[in-house]
Amino acid sequence: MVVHTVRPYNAEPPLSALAGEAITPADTFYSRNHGSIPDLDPAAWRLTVDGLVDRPLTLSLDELRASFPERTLVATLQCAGNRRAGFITVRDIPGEDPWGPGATSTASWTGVSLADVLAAAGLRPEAAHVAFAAPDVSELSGPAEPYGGSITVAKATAREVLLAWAMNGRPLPRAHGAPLRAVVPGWIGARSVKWLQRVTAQTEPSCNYFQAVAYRILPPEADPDRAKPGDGISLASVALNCAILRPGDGDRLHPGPVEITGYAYAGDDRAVARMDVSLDEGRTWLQAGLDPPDGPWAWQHWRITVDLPEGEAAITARAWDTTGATQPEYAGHLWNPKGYANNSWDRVAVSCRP
Ligand SMILES: Nc1nc2c(c(=O)[nH]1)N[C@H]1C(S)=C(S)[C@@H](COP(=O)(O)O)O[C@H]1N2
Ligand SMILES: [Mo]
Repeated sequence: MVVHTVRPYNAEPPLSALAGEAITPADTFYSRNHGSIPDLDPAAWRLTVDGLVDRPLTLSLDELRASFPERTLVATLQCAGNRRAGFITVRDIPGEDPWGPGATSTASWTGVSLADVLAAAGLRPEAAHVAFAAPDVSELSGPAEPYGGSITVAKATAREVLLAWAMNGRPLPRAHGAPLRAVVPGWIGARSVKWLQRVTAQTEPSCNYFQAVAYRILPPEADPDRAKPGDGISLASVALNCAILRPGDGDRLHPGPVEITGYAYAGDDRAVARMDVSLDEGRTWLQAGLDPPDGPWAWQHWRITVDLPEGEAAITARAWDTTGATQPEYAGHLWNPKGYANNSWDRVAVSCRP
């Protein structure tokens, strides 16, 4: 793993490790933490469902598993800081990790639909947001605060949002949220709260630092250290994005046929419709083949074999989605003080020598 920080533990897999497989093994899946990883006793752990509900619930893991139908789906998680490194080359972003495109991984998740749990609790019509609370305390919030966030009721009652206890058919590893985490497919990874302890229905979004202050797009000249709750644009669904996974930037290759592969991913209710690769900085484009996705919430790998002549080559990639939208060309157009949601064209440079 490429480790950005040890405490808290933040690491992304090498891109070549993401290239091979549609499902990322748990020990290869990126880790994004804002505090230390809690060690919860699964026997003592309880989930509380409260707020604007008619019947507040307190459930053990066994009760949760026994009370609701089990669901498994494949979902990609993508951190809002994915590809921040591409912003930092435009303009520095002090205090934030320089994530490459590896802050994106895909697993199969097993749990219950949050929608079923909220229905059993009797979600009231005035509820507009569902907040998630976890016990891991972060120092990043100024005054230390446990991690949390929220999603809209529309998303929370969509069947794909899971409370998951298993990842790739095995018990959820501690680092990825055991005993239970939220999995919010199609939304930024920050909303898939790990070590989940409390689900609260409320009229307003969570006032947790990581919902109200962080994970928001501030104007380019704003000072992120002075951001107040509600400043900037709150992030929810993931922007259309892609990455070149092989060859790697700076690789030395032999001239001749080379397979270029990567991932493309469109959040929420959009899907990847086409994948373009350019060998001339975007003047002309070839279409890559898209692997079939593992369901509507998974990334798609893509591949194309091109003939690279001797010399330097620049490979550029961009995706299109089912709404006809494509990615912006230049990271500078998207640069923001916290470095979120870089979905500009991806580029790698390689040199071909016999
Ligand atoms: N409790 C808790 N949940 C959390 C976080 C955290 O620090 N604490 N990080 C969030 C962020 S920003 C991301 S991108 C995903 C990463 O999940 P992973 O570490 O399993 O890849 O978890 C989210 N859930
Ligand atoms: Mo994230």
